[in-house]
Formats: sequence, C-alpha cells, structure tokens
Amino acid sequence: AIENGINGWLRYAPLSNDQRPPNLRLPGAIMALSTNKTSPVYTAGQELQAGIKSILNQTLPLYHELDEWLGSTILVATTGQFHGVEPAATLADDGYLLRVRPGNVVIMGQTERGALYGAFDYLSRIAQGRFSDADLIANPDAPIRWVNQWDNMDGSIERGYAGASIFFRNNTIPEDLNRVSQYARLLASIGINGIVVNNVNANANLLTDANIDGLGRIADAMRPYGVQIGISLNFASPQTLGGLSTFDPLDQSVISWWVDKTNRIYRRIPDMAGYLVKANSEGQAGPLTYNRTLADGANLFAKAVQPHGGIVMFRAFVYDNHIDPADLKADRAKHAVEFFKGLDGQFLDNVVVQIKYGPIDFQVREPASPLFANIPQTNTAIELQITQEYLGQQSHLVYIAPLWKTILDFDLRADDQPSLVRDVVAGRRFSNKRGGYAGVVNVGTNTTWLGSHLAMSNLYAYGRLAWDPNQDPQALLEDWTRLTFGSDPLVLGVVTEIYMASWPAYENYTGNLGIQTLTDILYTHYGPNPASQDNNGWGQWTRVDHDGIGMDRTVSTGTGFSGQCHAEVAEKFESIETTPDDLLLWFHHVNYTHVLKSGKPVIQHFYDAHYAGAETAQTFPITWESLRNKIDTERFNDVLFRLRYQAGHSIVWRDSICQFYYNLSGIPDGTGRVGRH
Ligand code: GCW
Repeated sequence: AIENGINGWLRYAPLSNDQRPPNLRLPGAIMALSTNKTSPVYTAGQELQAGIKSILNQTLPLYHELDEWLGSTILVATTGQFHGVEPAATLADDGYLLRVRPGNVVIMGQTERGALYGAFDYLSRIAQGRFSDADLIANPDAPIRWVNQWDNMDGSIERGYAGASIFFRNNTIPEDLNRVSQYARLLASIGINGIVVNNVNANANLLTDANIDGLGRIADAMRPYGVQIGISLNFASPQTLGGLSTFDPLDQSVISWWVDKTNRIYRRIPDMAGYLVKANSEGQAGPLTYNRTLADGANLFAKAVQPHGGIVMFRAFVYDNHIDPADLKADRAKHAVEFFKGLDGQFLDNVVVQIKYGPIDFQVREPASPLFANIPQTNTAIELQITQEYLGQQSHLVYIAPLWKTILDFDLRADDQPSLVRDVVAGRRFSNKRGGYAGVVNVGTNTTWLGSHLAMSNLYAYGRLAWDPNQDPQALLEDWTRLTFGSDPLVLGVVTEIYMASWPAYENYTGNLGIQTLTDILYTHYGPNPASQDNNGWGQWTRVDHDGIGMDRTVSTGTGFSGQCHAEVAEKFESIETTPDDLLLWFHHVNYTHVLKSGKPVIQHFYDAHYAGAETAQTFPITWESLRNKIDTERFNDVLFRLRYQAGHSIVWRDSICQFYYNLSGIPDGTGRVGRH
C-alpha cells in the first residue's frame, strides 16, 4: 500500500500525462556496473528500474556488465570503473556526478555509495516532473552523516513515538529484518551513511556472541544501501558482562577485553562504522569513576577500532543532574565546556565529540553550544533530534529544519573570525579531518515510521541538510511535499503555509523569549508544566518568582555561562540591550514589567505570544481541510486528526502557561484575556 507511508518520500507515484514531457527520451536500458548484490551500485540499478516503472510506467532492462548491451543507457558506476567522463577529480568522498542528456544518463559515484546517491537524485527529479538536462557534481559537506536510534534491547524505544523497535525484540535481534532494509533505503536516499542502532543508555548484553551475530544480520540488511552500522556501548561492560572486577579504562584487563570484543565484532561486520559512547551522564558509567579523564575513556575505544578503520563518537552531553538550585552560580548549560575544554588536543584522531546543538537539551530555542568553538583541536559533530521529544512528540506538527538552520548558521566568532557551526562540524573552520552530523530519529514499527506522516519531513530535511547545510529549509520542504503528496500547487501551498508557521507557533504557545519549552521536565517531556522546571537537580531552570523570570547567565551577575562564548558573542549576550528578545530569558533574569525591544512588557508578550501561537495552530486543520479530495483520504484524514488534536492542545498550553504566570506575577493581561474568572 503506497499510501500507508512505508515508502515515505520514495513513493514513486505515477506522473500524470501533463507532468510528462511529450517527447520524453529515456535511455533504452539501465547499466549498473556491479554484479555484487550487496553493492550499492547494484542496488542503484534495481531502484532505478523499479522507480522508472512506477513513475513512468516504462520497464527498462537492467544490465550489470558492459558487453550485455550496446544501446543508450542510464549508466551507474564508480569513478574507478569508468573513465569516460572527466571531472571525476572534483568528486569528494561519497560525491557523485549526474549528467542527464536526452537518451543518455551518466551517474558516477566517487564511491559505490555515491553512485546510489546519484541514482536517488535522478529518481527524485523524475518523480517531481523535472526532466531538464542536468550536469552537476554533488559533494557532501561533511563525512559523518549518521542517525542514532535510542532502541532498547527489549524492543522499547527511549523517546520513540512510533511503536516498537525494528531492530530489537525480547532482548535479541529478530529474524525478519525487512523493515531494517527499508529504513536503510530511506536513509540512503537522503545521503545518510551511518546508523547507531541501539540506545546511548546502552545494554551490555548487546555484546554477547549471539547478539553480535544479530548485529551482523542488521549490517547485512543495510549494506546494499551503503549504510554502515555502529553501536552504543555501556562503559561498564567489562565488569557487568565480562565479569572483570573493574572497568577502569587504563586497566590492562579492561583494555584487552575491549580489544577482543571489538575484534569479534569486526570479524562479523568488517565495515562497522564505529562506536557511540555516553559516559558519566545521567547515571551512565564512565571513566570519571576511576579518576580517569573523558579523553582516556574515548581513547580506549578509539585504539580498539583504529586498526579496523572505525571511529568513536563520544557524546558531550555530560552533566551533573544533581545540581543545587540554591546555588546561583550553578548552571547545567556550563557543564559541557567545563568537562571538555581542558581535554582539547587529547583525543585520538578517530574520536569525534558529538555535541547537542544547544547547551541544555533539544529545547525549542537555545543558543548554539559554545563547545563547538572551544575545542578547535578536536573533531566535532552536531547532534540534532528528529524525534520530537520536547517538540510535541509527533502529536504536534513542528517542522524543525528552520530551527536547525538557525543553529547551523550561528556564528561563534572564534578569534573574531567567522565561525559558523556548520563550518566547524564540517571540519573546515579548525582544519579537522572528521566531523559532521548525528540525528536522533527513533523510527519504529508504525507504518509511517515516525508515527505521523508529517513528521517524515523532518527526517528528510535532516539528511538533506547534513549533506548540504546551505540549503533553504523551505525548498527542502517543497521537495519533500512533491515526493510525498504530489506536485499540485494547491497541496504545495497548503503544506508550505502550515509547516513554515509551525516552529514559530510552537515556540509561541510553549515557551518563548528563550525560557525553554516549559514542558514537563521530570518525566514525560510532554504537555505544559512550567512549575516542574525549577527546584530540582536537573538544571533546566527558569528561576521564576513573583517578580520576574529568566536565568541570569552573565559573567557580571550570573552563572558566567556567557563567558564560555568567544568575545563578540559573549559581549552581545552579556548585556540585556544587545541580547535579542528571543533569547532574553535564556541569558537574563528580568522583571515581568521589563520592556522588550518590541516595546511590550515581558508578561504581556507572554500572554500575546501564547494566544498568537494557539491561534495559528487553530488555523492548521482549517487550512488542511482545503486539501480534501486533493490527496488520498487515508493520509488526509490521518493528518487532519492530528492537526485538530494539536489545535486543541495548543489551547491547553496557552491557558496553562498564561494562568501560571498570571498567578505568580499577579499582573493581568492588558487585553483582559487572562486573569478574570
Ligand atoms: O533529553 C534527554 C532525554 C533522555 C536521553 C538523554 C540523552 C537517551 O530525556 O531520554 O537519553 O537526553 O540524550 O542522553
């Protein structure tokens, strides 16, 4: 069933006659130059054949060896195999050349995986009715373009909103991995080349021989799509699984244990991408237990995977979740830099420090993490979240690409020079060899993958941005829409209108002015609960009281966080005058009556923004209604149901937040909406 969502944006819906050029001259055959069924080049041939059949109702014969066919072709090959087309020199790792001429198409990858990316690009053009000649070289901006799954071995998924795991069931890896292959297909189509399949809160039992074989089957299922697998490690495994008395990273028995495990894994999965490690954070074990540094911990694994060409993604999400709210200098936002800055230069060169985009935790608005510019001698990757943990858990539509773009374009001004986050993680800014992107996705067994048709736009945009962060989120959305719902301009207009309004609306009806999302912090991370933010050890504080709100993170009177930024950025955030309104309460504590740059007092802005956000959300189902009979009823109704829910829940949000701050401040809404009962 095409409409149930399993194909995502790879539906290959048939083009109507008016979308097809009358003199369409497709080549006579597909020539995918590999006879190896696990090669992405081979996969590319099959994908092209199936896609063209579905979109254009034309069956092109598929060949794998040059002497099988002498006519015109769609030729798929790697630079190493084929020297007829010149600009190969300008292709980077995983890049491709796509040359489309009437009756003749060349798709040449710098790697086999690159060739598959070129095939997907070509198919995406056809599916969108774009038949013009093309001659392009596409290179990825960064080598690491991974997704992370937070799947537990019992089949549950931490912060997953789409059913059970496709990777694990009953503490093993299931026999049927069909969905795993299909996921790899989607990932490859947007340029993703790696996946960490298990939760960063990792279970040591993943490393038993039986499970290593299961991981091998996962890798086998994804290999034809060029997606390499990696795994999250539990730092204490040598003790809990291996029975050693210690997990001290400098202990010889521990080192040998990890080397042996790693060698076993690579025997089964020679192309394993590497490890992901969450250590000394939120109760996870780590090297600090033995007074070893985080770099000692990371390097332990880096040495083990180094002979196999693997890498270690080491998470910077290290913080103390028992900090004292009474301490006005305490600030969770400072922890990443405090833990990592002094270690710069100590990580081996196959370690990449994986940094969440903001200093706190995937909030609706944060400044970019200053850590990106504090460890110039260290490879870095940015961690983004496709699963909408704090952003409405797929029950609210929030198109997140504009948020990501804001962070990727954030200029950290290291040494007063342009230092965009995207240039740092690409390795350009500080001349690092590795770096890139990690996106927490958490797809599940639900046929829509993420639990909502609309949420798939975020996965699509994530991959495309990781490939080229210069792209415009709206343009990516339009591509996704044409591929998902077709090219009807009305559909395009409606989807664009709703989507582009969605992040600003969500920010408005949840937490604005940089105060964070204001959701329940302690358990669900869903729904309004501003009271839960303060007076606990988690440190996502708002410092709210009867007079004012906001966390003073200045150097002069606050926690000193702003001093972790480079001079120009630090100066800007140090002063209320130069801090933009949308981050005001992230950096400053002000009275409710403080007047914003907009001319409004803070409290009135809160009321107005919450009303405006909810009002926008209420237009979503109405706007969507205009698509009745323009798209299939199954998806039309499913989306309508969700948008109606969101419209209602936005009112719950609006009223809870407005009432909470009215009760604290005692200041009524100037327009009389809040405070009269
Ligand atoms: O945001 C928090 C989540 C945890 C998650 C943690 C992390 C996997 O609430 O569920 O654990 O971040 O990123 O490690």
